[in-house]
Amino acid sequence: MGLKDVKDLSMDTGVQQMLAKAREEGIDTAFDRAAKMNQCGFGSTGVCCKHCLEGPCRIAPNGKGAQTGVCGANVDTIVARNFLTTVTEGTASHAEHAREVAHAILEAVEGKAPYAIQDEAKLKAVAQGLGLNTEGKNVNQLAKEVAIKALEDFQKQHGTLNWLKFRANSKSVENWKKLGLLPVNAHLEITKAMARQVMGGDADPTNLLLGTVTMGLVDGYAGLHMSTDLQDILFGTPKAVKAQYRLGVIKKEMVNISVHGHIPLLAEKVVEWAGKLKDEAKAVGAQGINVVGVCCSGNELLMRKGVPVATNYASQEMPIITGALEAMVVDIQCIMPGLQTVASCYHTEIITTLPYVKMSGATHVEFSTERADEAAQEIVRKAIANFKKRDPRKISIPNEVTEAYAGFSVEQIVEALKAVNAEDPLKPLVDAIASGQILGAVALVGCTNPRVKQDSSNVALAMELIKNNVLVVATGCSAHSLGKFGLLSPDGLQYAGESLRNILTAIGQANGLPALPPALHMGSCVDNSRIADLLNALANYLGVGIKDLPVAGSCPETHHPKALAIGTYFIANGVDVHVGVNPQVTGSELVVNVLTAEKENFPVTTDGLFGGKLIYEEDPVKAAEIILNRIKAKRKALGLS
Ligand code: BF8
Ligand code: SF4
Repeated sequence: MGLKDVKDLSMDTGVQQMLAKAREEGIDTAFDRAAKMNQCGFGSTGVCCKHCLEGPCRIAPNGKGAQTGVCGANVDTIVARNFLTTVTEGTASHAEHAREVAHAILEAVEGKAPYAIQDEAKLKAVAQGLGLNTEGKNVNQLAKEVAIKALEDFQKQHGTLNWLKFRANSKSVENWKKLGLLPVNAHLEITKAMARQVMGGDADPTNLLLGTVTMGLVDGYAGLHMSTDLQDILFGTPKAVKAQYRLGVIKKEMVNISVHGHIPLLAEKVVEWAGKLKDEAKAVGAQGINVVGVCCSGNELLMRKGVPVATNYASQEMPIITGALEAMVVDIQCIMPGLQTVASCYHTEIITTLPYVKMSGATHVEFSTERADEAAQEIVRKAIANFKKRDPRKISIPNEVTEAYAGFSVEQIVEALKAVNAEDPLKPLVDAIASGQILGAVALVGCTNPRVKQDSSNVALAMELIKNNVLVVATGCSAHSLGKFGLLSPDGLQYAGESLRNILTAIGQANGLPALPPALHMGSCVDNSRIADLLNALANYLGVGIKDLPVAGSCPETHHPKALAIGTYFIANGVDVHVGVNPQVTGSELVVNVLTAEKENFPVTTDGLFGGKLIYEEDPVKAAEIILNRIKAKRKALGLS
């Protein structure tokens, strides 16, 4: 099969340029690998089971051939079980992220790790939210108690998650309690989910799908919320910040280091030491050290420090192909094993840092919170040493950069709204929604996927929504897509409907800006918690449930199990969630109906149980139409026109 034109692989012209360069240099990238991969029809529809050695078993389509596995499991059981496996993987990733940060805080306050609490106001707010008495306690005492509360969410044997009690919407909690879905502790629930999906475990497809909802709650509270809250305490709550996007942020005359992965414990230290060691970079002939972000580590640094973002998931190999990247330092999640193969054609050093995330051929510099400074110094010095190893014939850096605003934490949004109404900051937003000036809000979240033309669905969907006066908030690699194409900048308002443009201009001007951008960047994937907090605040303000709000979530270019775990969390709260890539459940009519049918059309649906459903639509314009119709139906149910 011939290779696709690079213009059909990514909207980003810098990425196109690098893809062409890679092909000239004989290098395989994820986009070309995706085109060469024949997808298996059984796997694509979720009907292949390899949960035991009697299999693998696969169910033949259209009733022709085997209709059960050797053990007798039917297609519904197999598909539901596979879906639970995927959601469990996503949840485990986020829970591990949160636990690492909790542990880091504990070590920091005990003087064992070189970090200091940056945000005392957030610490106090979180402590109070967790029901701790804050009186007369110093910062370290209080932070220690918060970290212990966090670690309890991985240990307790009774009750439910501390973070769920703290952050969840009370109406949602009542519903989960009634359905018996409340998680006890993250590790217990992840283990239980593994135990129920093993051969001879849970065989009831609907019950298995309810199991995914409990996983979604673990993901939400012991993953997303806990990570965001603790990271804000440790590194500061984001405030509006201006920064740059695209491969042009890589600078020829600098030592370039890209940080890639998710947990900011490492990335923050790399930035710190890049600043401290710039004279050493000058000594090798560079002008300084330039740290650029990739994926969610990029988001974390962008949100808190305005560090520029080179690119998002599907094009993570491209910074290497510029020939000017001295090191790519990675921690965990969304790190393509193919990076090392690409790097071996250049002078770039791939540096892995976690003992359980290594890559053969890559350099490993062990990172632990205790030796965070030593590890970060070693990494930065390796990058400096690589500067002289560049091959000048291989250097070609795309020159485009796009300006964007980020840093829209809930705290920052409320602050901005206070400039309009100091006493009642949510009122202007609620009034605009009630009057129809803002039709609703959609969170554009998640990934890019080398199977989909990069950024195209994320951008097209956002454009459709803002044109229809829907406020867009964004996280993850989806936010990168919007950033690259100007939708995180006030200039993007030219694409917005008139009433949305007016309100965002008014709020922006009240804050001394020309306008707010049409899409507000709220952070990394764990920061989807911020979106949930905003929804909870709006629901409480209006005295309704989150399920009643005219809002939705969308992940147009899904690739990772984490995205499905996050989606499940939002569906559990009654928010519709769109995915633009096949979620691999279509082999079971029952599973498809439970997840995607409207409550009138099937006996048991997530729509009926929670008020939110899954929408699977690959065409972004059609997806926008479906989302808009659901938003309009929710407005109608609230008595809004
Ligand atoms: O946690 S958006 S591609 S980098 S999974 Fe991965 Fe998807 Fe990017 Fe961040 Ni989220
Ligand atoms: Fe086959 Fe059942 Fe084993 Fe799955 S669990 S591989 S369906 S025998």
